[in-house]
Amino acid sequence: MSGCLFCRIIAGEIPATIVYRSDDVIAFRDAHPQAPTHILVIPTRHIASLADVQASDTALLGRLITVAGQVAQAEKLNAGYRLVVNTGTQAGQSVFHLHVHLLGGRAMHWPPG
Ligand code: DGP
Repeated sequence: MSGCLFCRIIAGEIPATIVYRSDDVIAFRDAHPQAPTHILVIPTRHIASLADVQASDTALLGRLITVAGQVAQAEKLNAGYRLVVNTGTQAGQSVFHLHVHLLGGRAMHWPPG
């Protein structure tokens, strides 16, 4: 989708450190990391947020979580990691292209802020 930051990363128009790429999913390092390892896992098809997901996207959502786990393993996050999907402005979503945050490399607190 033109004007979408993450679609422009997928298209190679904006540089990013890509750690995983397939036809349906890519993963790249967050530009403003909140943990020693902070990677975004996103669908290559534009979906604005989890609130816009359809029943037909079930397999794609599974792929996002599966890839996040594979990337966590590749990043050697053996002590643990956290997946976060900010959905909507009140939850802090700032980029409206569905993404899973993969955070690791430090102790996480609960409840999150
Ligand atoms: P959220 O706030 O949940 O919508 O997360 C959006 C994330 O996107 C945030 O952690 C910062 C990251 N981000 C914003 N702009 C860029 C960019 O141009 N490149 C990369 N790699 N990450 C970005």
